[in-house]
Formats: sequence, C-alpha cells, structure tokens
Amino acid sequence: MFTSPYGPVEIPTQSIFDYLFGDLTEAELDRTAVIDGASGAALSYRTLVDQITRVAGALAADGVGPGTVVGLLCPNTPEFTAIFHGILRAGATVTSINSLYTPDDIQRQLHDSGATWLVTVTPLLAGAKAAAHAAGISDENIVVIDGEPGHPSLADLLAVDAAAPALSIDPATHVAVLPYSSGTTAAPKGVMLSHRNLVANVQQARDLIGVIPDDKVLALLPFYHIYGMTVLLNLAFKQRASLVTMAKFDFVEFLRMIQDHRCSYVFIAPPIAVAVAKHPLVEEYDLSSVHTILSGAAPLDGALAAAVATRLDCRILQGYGMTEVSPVSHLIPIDAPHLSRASVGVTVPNMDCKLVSTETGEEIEIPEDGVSEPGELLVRGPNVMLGYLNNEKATRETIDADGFLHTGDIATVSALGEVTIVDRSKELIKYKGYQIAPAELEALLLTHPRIKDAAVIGAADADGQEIPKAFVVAVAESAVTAEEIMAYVTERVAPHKKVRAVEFIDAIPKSASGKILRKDLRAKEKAAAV
Ligand code: 4UW
Repeated sequence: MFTSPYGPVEIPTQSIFDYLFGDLTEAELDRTAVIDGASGAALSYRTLVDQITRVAGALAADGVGPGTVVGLLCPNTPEFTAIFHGILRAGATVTSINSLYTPDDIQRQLHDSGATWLVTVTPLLAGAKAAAHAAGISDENIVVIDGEPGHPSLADLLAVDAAAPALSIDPATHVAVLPYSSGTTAAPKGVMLSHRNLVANVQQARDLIGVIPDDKVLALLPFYHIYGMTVLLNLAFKQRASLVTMAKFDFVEFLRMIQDHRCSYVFIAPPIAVAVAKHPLVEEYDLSSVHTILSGAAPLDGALAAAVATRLDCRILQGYGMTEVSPVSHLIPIDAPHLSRASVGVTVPNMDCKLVSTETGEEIEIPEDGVSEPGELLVRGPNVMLGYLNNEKATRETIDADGFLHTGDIATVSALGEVTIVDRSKELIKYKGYQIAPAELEALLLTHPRIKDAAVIGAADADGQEIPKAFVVAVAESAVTAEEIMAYVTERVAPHKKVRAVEFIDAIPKSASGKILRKDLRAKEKAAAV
C-alpha cells in the first residue's frame, strides 16, 4: 500500500454550502466570485450567496428538498453557480447533465436518476423539454433560467421572498450530486457523491492546487463534469478566487478571455494543451497573466507539457482522478517542480492506494528505489463515492470489501510515491476528456443494415489524442464506406461520441464466451502505429 507524502487534512462535518460560504468575512463578501467571460458582468460573493439563498428558499417553498433530484442542463455561466448551490442549499440532489447530450441521452439520465425537476436555458430548451416530458416532468417543474413563457425563470425564483430552509442532513450519507459515469463497465450510472465527499475533495486538493484569492480562474471545463464541479465551482470559491466563465469552448475566445480578464490559473484537458503548444494565434495574445496551467481528465504527454510551459512561461501541473472519486486522487502539486510532467504526481492526503496485478489480483510490491511493475490502481478515502445509484452489483464490482475503489487504470508508482498512468484496463474511451462507452457505439453500429459486427476502441490521432475508432465487419459483398458509417453515427449521437476512424476487418476477435477482445484490437492498433 502507499499513501500521500502529505499529512492528513481535517474534513469538517458540514454541508457543501456551509463549508464553502459559511465563514465568508465582510471583506471576502465584497470580492468578485464570478465573471461572465463573454459580457464581463460580475457577481460578488455577497450577491452570489444572496442568490443561492433565494433560489434555495424559492425551491423549498415549491417542495424541493431532501429526496428531490433536480436535473441541471446548462453551460458554464454565473447563473449555473447560483442555481447549483441553491439546489444543494435546499437539500435536494443535482444530477448534472452534459450540454452536448441528445434528447434521448437527457431523457435516460432524468429517468434513471428519478429527477422530478429540470433547470435549463432557452438555447437548450427544445431538446430538454422533449426529454423532460418523456421523463414525466411537466412545464411548471422545468425552470428556464433566462425566461420562457409557461416556465419559472431564475428571476422568478430570486423574486420569491422565502427563507432558505433549516436543514438537518447527515453530510456523510446525504447525496449532494449525481453525475453520470460509465466507470469500469458499459452504461453510464449515477455516481452518488455525498456532501462529505465534495467537502473532503476540496480539503484534500486545495493546498496542493494552490489557487489563491487573487487568482482569476478560467472556467472553461464544464461545471456539469466532476472536474469543473469540484475544482472550479467548489475549490475556486473556497479559495475566494474569481471564476471567469466560458459557456462554449472556442480557441480564439479562450485566448481573448485570458488576455482581457487577465486570467492567472487555467484548468484544461490535454487537447487544449496541443492547441496552446502549436497554434500560431497564441503569439498574437498577451497571455502573460497565466502563472499556472493544470491539465486533467486524460493523459498529458510529458513533451507536450514542457512545450506548453515554455511557450507560456508558466507552470504546468497534472491531476488525475475520476467521477467516482469526487474526482481528485493524484496531483502534481504547485510547489513540486521536481516531479515528472508525464506523471500524475502524488496521492492527495487522506487516501490509501495500492497496485494489483491484472493477471493474479495480487498486490504489487513497491521497490525501495526505482519504479514498480504496472498494475491496476486501487484507491480508498473520504472522497470515494457512496456507490452507484440503484446498482448494488456495479457498486460491489467497483468498491471491494476493504473499501478500495478499482479505477480500471493501469499505473506504476515510484519509491517516492510518484504515480504514472500507463494504460487503461476498462472499456471507457475519453475524447477531449469526455466519457464515451464503446458498447453504446457498438450497439448503434449493429443497427446499420450493412454492418455485420463491430467493436470500438480508443485509438490515437496524429497529435496523440484519444479518438473512438470502429473496427467493422461489413455484410458480405456490401459496399459500405468508412464515410457512410461515420455519417450514420454522427446523425444519431452527441458530437463528442462521433466515431472518428473506421477500419474494416474480417472478424472481431472474441473470447469463447463471446466477449470482444479489446486488448487484441488495441495491440493491433499499436502495432500499426509503429
Ligand atoms: N491521465 C490519464 C490523467 C487522467 C486520466 C483522468 O470523466 P472521469 O470520470 O473523470 C475525470 C476526472 C478528471 C480530473 C480528475 C482530477 C484532477 O485533478 C483533474 O484535474 C484537475 C481532473 O475525467 O474519467 C476518469 C478517467 O479519465 C482518465 C482515467 O482513465 C480515469 O479513470 N483520466 N485524468 N491525468 N488518464
């Protein structure tokens, strides 16, 4: 077993609202909490807390409270921050939904999570409404933040003068959020994260990430995903920093917002690092305000990290984790220049880890110097989820009897506790940090009349970034092209789930029990790349 090189931190027994906002000083209340990156409109901590409290009071007056699940489908905006914390402040649970989702995806999540309310915005309303109706949610329970006749708006909620309810929840067991994740098996599942999970992860990560009150933190990573939720929406607020929200990613806007708002701390996923390292436009903007970039959600190549640090003359750090871990379990801390940028750093405080052999299940020994053999990374700590919603089987398969969560990631660890992710044993594909379950794409491919069999794996594009690639067995003598197949998928899935490469083969490798042998396909892919 190995742990953090840092001593344990105290985890207060509080709701996430009390933890983040309960001890704001007068001076802190006047600081800027959120800036709308597009318009420049700013909200102070005082206004934010007032809005959170009003939203909580209004929702509670409408019967929203402990036991209610509210879907939240909204891009990154200042309003998101007030609504999100308002729902939690009312004691209800937020199931945060990917804004790229199709109506079918949205409906599945609303239905599975048992959501009875949905909060969204007019640009997403058509799809959201169809999905909500199909999930049995009526118009009066669909809040449209920016206003739509027949629906409550944020302004309506803020105008209700009802006190926020006095809550008596147990932070350790009360489910605060239900983001969806595939984990180590196929379909997306509701990840039950308690108030304590969320509080713990901010406490565990805050000193290592090192956001300070004077930081302007660019919030381009979506708040609906656990990375944006914990590191931006919670951690940046706890540090009394200012968030600059970006509703839709666009590289030129990204550069402009950093320059115009003098952003100092920027959280990214690896594809953005590629653009920062290579794009000629970078030279045309003043990015001198950036002191630190932190990348997470997918592997960051060491040479790429170095190129970014050199071009922007800033620090580059890396974080690793997963939705089920709230998410941060490993980080390169802000004050650790000696750690390799190809590693994901060290274990955060209050966590135990071990590596186990994927063949024997035996624990892998950690050498006294040098680096261990690779094995599956197992993690345990106060930030590990309560379990998957209504899915005890998947929970038991993921968290073992000793409380260790099996990440499905293959790692090595050095004698100094430096962890490097070297592979993934689970099926999950990450495209730009977004999750894709290959089984979903395989099921869709099999509905194509000219496809006999199919398997999807993660492959590398020219920049070394992961993309979903389909191996396809065509129906004999049918002349189906790769382009036709990609177009067929594109028409039916959210944009991040598109199949981006197709290879025709004679047969999909399968085990005797009929399971796709993904590792054979991955080996074939690797061999072809050499
Ligand atoms: N290197 C290699 C990485 C890395 C990685 C994630 O969608 P989820 O469930 O969750 C996330 C979490 C992102 C995140 C965690 C902690 C942190 O500090 C940070 O940056 C500040 C971001 O994406 O996907 C989880 C899966 O994504 C892969 C890995 O396979 C993991 O199980 N993954 N980060 N740095 N792979």
